[in-house]
Formats: sequence, structure tokens, C-alpha cells
Amino acid sequence: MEKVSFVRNAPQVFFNSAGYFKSRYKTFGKAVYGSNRWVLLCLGLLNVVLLIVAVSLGIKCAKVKESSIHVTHSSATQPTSEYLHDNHSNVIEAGENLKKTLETAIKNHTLLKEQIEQKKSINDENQRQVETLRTEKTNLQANISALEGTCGKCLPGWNILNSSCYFFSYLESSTVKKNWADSRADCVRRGADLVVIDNQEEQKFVSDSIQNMKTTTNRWGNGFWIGITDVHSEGTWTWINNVTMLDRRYWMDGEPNNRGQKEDCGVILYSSISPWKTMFDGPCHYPYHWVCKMDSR
Ligand SMILES: [Ca+2]
Ligand SMILES: [Ca+2]
Repeated sequence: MEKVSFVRNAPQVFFNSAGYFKSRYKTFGKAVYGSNRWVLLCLGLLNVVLLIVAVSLGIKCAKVKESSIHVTHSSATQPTSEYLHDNHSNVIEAGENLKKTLETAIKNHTLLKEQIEQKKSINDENQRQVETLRTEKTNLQANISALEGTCGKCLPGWNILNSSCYFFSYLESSTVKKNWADSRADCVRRGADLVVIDNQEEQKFVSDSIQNMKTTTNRWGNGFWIGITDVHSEGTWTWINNVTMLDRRYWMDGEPNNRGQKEDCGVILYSSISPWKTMFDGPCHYPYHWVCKMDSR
């Protein structure tokens, strides 16, 4: 049997090998009863102390656990919060940078657009000036050609074709019209005579020249007297140079028709259809413009 003493020189408690309590009361009888009371009292106090210590330790552990949880929670959430805060700041900064970049791009775009508009305006103005200069050049070239062609060859106001000069009375006065005889007399006073058309080139030249010399919407009223008549022999059309026209090459379709038995003088007008068929016969007393012709100098 192993002996364990809890109090020195005090009544002792023994345990046998089976673990059963065996007090010295049974061993020594009544002589040791008072000593056991002190032992039990001490054990009770010891239990109270242990209980107090246990309660204190429990409270302490609870506080430590709570603190640990708090620390754990803080240590777990703080980095995440800081990370989110940093990320948020980075996003805002990136947004600001993008906004500045966009504003710069918009300013550059606006500036570029203004520069393009200015260049386009300058280009348009240059183009207009080029067109104006081109028109002036064309007019000057036409004037030069006219001066070179008529200079010293035709009287002022007369047009030239090959070696002949032509006077269109409309260019002198768009309102003055005369009958065939007076028209011829005017040509003679100018040192010329009513035009005699000798070939197709001349026919086209005279017909095309009067294209814009119009005084009425009635095409028959815009004719010009020419130097051909059948007044001496009805149906025999003879130029004033005594050359008889044997074919009908320059007459309009259906002309000459001597309508009312009174049409004995030749008239020419402009035709957009054909420059080769522009002549008709009309009453010699009708007022028309006229075309004179003379040789160039
Ligand atoms: Ca006739
Ligand atoms: Ca006729």
C-alpha cells in the first residue's frame, strides 16, 4: 500500500490498492475523530478556493476568447476594407484620367474640325476665284479672237466668216424692224446688200447666229430678211446676185408655200432641230430684222 500525506504531522488519510478510502478512524478508533473534521474543513475551503479560481479562470477565458474573436475579426476585415478603399481610389483616379484624356481628345477634335472648316472655306473661295478667272480668260480669249478676226477686216458691230462680214440688225436695235425692200436699202447704205447664202457653212453660220435674237414667242415673228425673192417670177427663187436656187435644200418642210398668194420674199430663222432647213417665204411688207453681207477688207 502507497501512503500519501496531505498535511504534515496531521491526521492522515490512506488509500488502499483498490482505491478505496480507509481512514485512520477505523485503524485508531475515536482518538483520531477530531483530526478528520479539520481535514474535511480544509478540503471544503480548498474546494471553495478552487471554485473561485475556476470561476475566475472561466471569466478570464471568456474575455480572452472575446478579445481574440474581436482581434480575429478586425485582423480579417481590416485588410479587405483597406484593399477596397485602395481599389476605389484607383478606380476614381483612373476615371479622372480618362475624363481628362477624353476632354483633351474632344478639344483636339473641335480644333481640328475648325481648321478643316477654315481650309474648306479657303478652298471654296479659291475655287470660286479660279472659276471667275477661268470665265474671264474665256471671255478675253473670245474678245481676242473676235478682234483678231475682224480687226481691219469688218466694220465695228459686224461679224466675220471666212472672207465675208455680216450685219445683224438686231445687234444694233432689237426693236427696229423693216420690210424686205427697206431692209435691203439699209444694207446698201452700209455698203453691203442682203445676205446671199452660198454654201452650207454659211447657212449654218447665219441660222445659228440669230439663235438668241428673239423679240417674240412666235417663232415666225423672229425671222430675218435674206436676199432671195420670187417677186419677178412666182415659184422661181432667185438670189439678189441673180443666182437661182434650183433645189429646196435650205427651205423648211412645207416652204416655200406662197400662202395667200402674197409670199414672195425669203426669211431665215433659227431651228434647234436642223440648221439646214430654216428658210421660209413671207409677205414682203412684213416687218422683220435683216442680215446684211459684204466682202471683208
Ligand atoms: Ca411667192
Ligand atoms: Ca410661206
